[in-house]
Amino acid sequence: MMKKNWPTHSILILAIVATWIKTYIVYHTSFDMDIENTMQQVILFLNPLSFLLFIYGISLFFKSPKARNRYIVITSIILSAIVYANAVFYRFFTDFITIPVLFQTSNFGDLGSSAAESIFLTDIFYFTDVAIIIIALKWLKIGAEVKLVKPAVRRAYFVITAAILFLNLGLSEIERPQLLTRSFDREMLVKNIGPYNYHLYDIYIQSKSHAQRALADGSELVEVNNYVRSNQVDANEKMYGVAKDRNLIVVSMESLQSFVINNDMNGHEVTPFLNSLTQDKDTYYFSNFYHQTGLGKTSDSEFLLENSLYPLGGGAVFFTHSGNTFHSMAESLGEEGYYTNVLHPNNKSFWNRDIMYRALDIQKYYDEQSFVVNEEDAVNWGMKDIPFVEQSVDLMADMPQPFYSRLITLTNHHPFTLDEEDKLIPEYDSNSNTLNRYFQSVRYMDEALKVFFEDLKEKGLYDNSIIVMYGDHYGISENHNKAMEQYLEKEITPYESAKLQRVPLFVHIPNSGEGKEMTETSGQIDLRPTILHALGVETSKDMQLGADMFSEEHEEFVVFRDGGFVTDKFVYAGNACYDNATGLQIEIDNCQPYIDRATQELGYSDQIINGDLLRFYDLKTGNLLLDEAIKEDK
Ligand code: GP9
Ligand code: MN
Repeated sequence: MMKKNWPTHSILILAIVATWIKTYIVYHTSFDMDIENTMQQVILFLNPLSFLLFIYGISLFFKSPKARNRYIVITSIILSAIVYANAVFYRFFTDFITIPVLFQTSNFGDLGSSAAESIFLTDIFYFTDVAIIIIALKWLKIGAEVKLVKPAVRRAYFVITAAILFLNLGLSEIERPQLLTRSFDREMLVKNIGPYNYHLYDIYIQSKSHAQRALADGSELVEVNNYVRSNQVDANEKMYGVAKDRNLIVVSMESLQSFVINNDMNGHEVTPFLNSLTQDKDTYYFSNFYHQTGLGKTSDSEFLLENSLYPLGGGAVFFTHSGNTFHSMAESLGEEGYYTNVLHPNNKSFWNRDIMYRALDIQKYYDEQSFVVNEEDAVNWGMKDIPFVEQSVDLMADMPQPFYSRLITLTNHHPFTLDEEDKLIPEYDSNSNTLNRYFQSVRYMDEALKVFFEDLKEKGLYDNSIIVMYGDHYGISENHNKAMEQYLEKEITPYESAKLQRVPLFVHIPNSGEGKEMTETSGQIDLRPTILHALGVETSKDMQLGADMFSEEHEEFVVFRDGGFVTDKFVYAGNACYDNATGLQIEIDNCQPYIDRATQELGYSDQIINGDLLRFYDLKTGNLLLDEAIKEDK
């Protein structure tokens, strides 16, 4: 057909271009990805390229053109199969394949029967690039010298490949800072680094945790268990079972810090509804309660709540260890007959929730698909809190009771933008627009919580429930210290920064009448035993590192993920020890015993997670399954 002699590497170039363009078309035809701006569009277009240059480029190491071509064809088939598998998976689960999902066989239960129905003849399109390469090989006359490509040429080729990769990563970092260190969303990963790099990244993360798991020695659990048992405290007799058999409603209040509670901003009350709760006879308001999250932010707070273990120091445990055995609060309540669920109007793969919630035995995730999100009901990160709580209560009204429903709010999320009609107070007037908008956006969330309570009452769910609401993590980072100093009218030392990690906690028990402010120093790790005891559920066998905050014996010692801590007397922050009462720096010796304990406690938690040690623990009997551990070791 073509008589002309084509240059030696025509097939290589053709393969790269064909697979690249095909991948880009697949993005638009097979996956439903939100592209918000031109930069994202550019990244999307660019992202398959570096990997394709690399993988097809390996053919340059083959001497014979025949081997080179065979390698290119096989590679194109494998890559097409990967893209196709993701496309089919996406038709079912609106998500990309991740390794743990391949091992959760329950996924494929639904898949098997209807798989045939979701595979179409037109799917042959996914292999267009393979066809193009094969046809080209057959019809084009290509210079076919048997000789190795010059090392200098190869070097230049791979330098360009690396440069494109770095350009891609650089653009993604600008668009989505910390994407690779924190992972947060599979869709975002694919959008930014492309499907091929995403799978490599997934393999890397999963094999890292797999290796740690394989190296784990079940006997490590003996020491951890001793530590847990020796720090265990009894429940408060009066509080144990106060909310027995009631529904449990937990609200994660996005980015809410305690400094706004009972405070005003230029004469405007920021949280009128929550302020009223601090005085309410049915509410225990914890004013010295701290978040303990790391890079996994909201998901870390969920992890603390469900497991009473610390999240990890690097990455989000929701991503890295979703294949582990856990004994979550949802699991305990499920066994007590509760219908356990989470309501959150976001993409279900965000924070890997769809996968992790299965590991946590959460029976149902009402993600964005469960909500009607009209255009006027969305702002910033998506559905606004008010329609979200309204629709959530409607969903809850239809749930079997008792239920354990967890609501995760979203509007008060950085960058804290609102529609005009939702701005109930003016902005603040500092040099930080983030802080200026924060007050407004917190004020909106406060309104949403008020609506939530009203709706619960209206639907008859209120009286028979216990409502726990906590701030998930800080909203204002240390980058805004100048503006915060203006607002708080004091200098922000490391001591003050640590105290700013306080987030509000409300334990609201309708008609209980004994509510008051609780000044006990406590943290998110204490939520689970506190809540379970209030519901009259035993936790004495649980492998948990927190303690019931209502207990007389609860120790005032809150450890942060970075090794800092707060006790009733001391604050350890920025490698310095402070007097908790005065904020003055004191001798490090005062803090030393706690520094060691904080390290030890974080270490035990990490051991449990990295070694997946709960697989060797029988929650029913409290026995350590060391024989099984030994068997696995062999
Ligand atoms: C996302 C929401 C916010 O679903 O929970 O996450 P964050 O960025 O706060 O961790
Ligand atoms: Mn959050």
